[in-house]
Amino acid sequence: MVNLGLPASIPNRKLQFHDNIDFAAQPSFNNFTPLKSSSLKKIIGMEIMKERFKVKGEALATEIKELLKEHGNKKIGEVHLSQIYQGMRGITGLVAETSLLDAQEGIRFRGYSIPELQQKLPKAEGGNEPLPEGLFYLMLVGELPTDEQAQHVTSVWQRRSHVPNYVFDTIEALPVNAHPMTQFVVAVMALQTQSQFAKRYAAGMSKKDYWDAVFDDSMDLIARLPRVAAYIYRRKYKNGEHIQPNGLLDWAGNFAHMMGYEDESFKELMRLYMTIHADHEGGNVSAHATHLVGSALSDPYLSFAAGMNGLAGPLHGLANQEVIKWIFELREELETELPTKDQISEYVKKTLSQGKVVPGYGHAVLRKTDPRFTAQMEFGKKHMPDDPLVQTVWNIYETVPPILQSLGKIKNPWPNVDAHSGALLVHYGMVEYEFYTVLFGVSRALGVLAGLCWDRILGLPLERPKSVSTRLVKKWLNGEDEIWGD
Ligand code: NMX
Ligand code: MLT
Repeated sequence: MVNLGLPASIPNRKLQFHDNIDFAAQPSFNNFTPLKSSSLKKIIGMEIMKERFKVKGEALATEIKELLKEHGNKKIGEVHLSQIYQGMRGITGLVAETSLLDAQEGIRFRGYSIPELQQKLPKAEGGNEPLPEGLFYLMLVGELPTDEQAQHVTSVWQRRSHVPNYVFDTIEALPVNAHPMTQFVVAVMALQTQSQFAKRYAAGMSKKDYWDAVFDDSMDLIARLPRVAAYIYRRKYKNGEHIQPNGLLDWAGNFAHMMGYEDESFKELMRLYMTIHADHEGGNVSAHATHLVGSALSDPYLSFAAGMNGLAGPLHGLANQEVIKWIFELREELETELPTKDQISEYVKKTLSQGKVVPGYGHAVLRKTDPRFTAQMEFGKKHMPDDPLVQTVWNIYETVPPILQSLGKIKNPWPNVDAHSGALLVHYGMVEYEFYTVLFGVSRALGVLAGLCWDRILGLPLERPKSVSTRLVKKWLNGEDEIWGD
């Protein structure tokens, strides 16, 4: 363990962040270990990951060119008029290499299901859950990493995790009651001044180097996000008493530590949480927004901020806070910790009669229980089977689907990832549900930024679909205009 000579918890923010300390020149203060030969080996390991990605990416780019030369005119489907009015459901219009969603089976990351990832990805010492570092390697390179390769990612993210003081100052300029997602996005925008991509583009970077700068920005941003997110958490909910990073911990374990959670099983939860929320193919709002904005060659900071603004919507990532708020309100109204299934059923019907959605249920693509829900349920059964809130989530699972099904219009009555996550967090004392979407966002960075690296190495162009007006649609229906040309 590196001895910082500092207490683990530092109540005075000024002491930690405002001493005009040049962090780069003070490696031990920021828990950056001096470069020993083992560290050098790790850096070389990282270069190998980048090199590996380059080889894979360039090979696929060549393959795609050939594939399009031969098959580019093949039709892959039809578009119905209703689809352009209904959120483009079912229209395949994007390429995402990192993961693929099957409506029945759920997500697979580079072909691996969540239980397979739990089995095959490297773990922290003594742990059972996968390291998100390993998942990032898998999404980026397309191969399962060895333990050493996952450790390389950990060590490089540690080294790149320094957050400049002005970013904390920018957060501090916001009212403390600003929603954590607002604080998070503002912090990401403040970090944007660090973008290598923006600097190199301004200096006249060649197209063939875009991926290289996006890779570097993505690594820096992912490395810094836990620090930023933990800062927001401690600022808003723990009187600004911030906690130093622990340079010996893995990315998710250190995130748990900086938020103030030392329980080993909470760290395990964070590893699982950061793994299962990382990616959900390319069309979900946060991934699509990141990809879309990135297609204008906006740098990874700008692109990721766009994605996070989408994640902050209640039909997307904010649903995780809505779920727990909804359950807390249910418990308060009924004055019970463990509502019966009949009581839950009445409450669901009331919610629907008020014209509201039941948060955590339904999905735009999935048509079965989300395997991310199941993975969390398994975690709950292992670590907290008797927790009344967790049991309530399970009782809701038995109650809600038949009610939603009976309405006849909901395509998927089953729970999604957000139906479960909050109850696990509350078990460990993280009751501040407005923060939950930030956790989702830190995890989602892994998928969308690996995706952005792929976008640039494949040389994908500016995304710009055609739109039509209803006036034109009506003309077309009357045979007065041709609107579906190129
Ligand atoms: N509760 C009540 N009504 C629902 C629900 C639900 N959980 N899910 C869908 N519906 C309604 C939907 O609002 C629509 O109503 P209307 O025709 O009156 O506009 C109708 O059922 C048909 O919707 P679908 O085609 O089944 O769903 P769609 O693909 O449009 O929407 C969601 C998908 C996820 C937006 C929707 O299921 C929903 O609002 N769920 C609750 C919010 C939620 O849990 N979001 C998190 C998704 C996962 N994530 O992390 O992003
Ligand atoms: C996600 O993880 O992004 C959500 O399940 C939403 C989606 O896939 O559309």
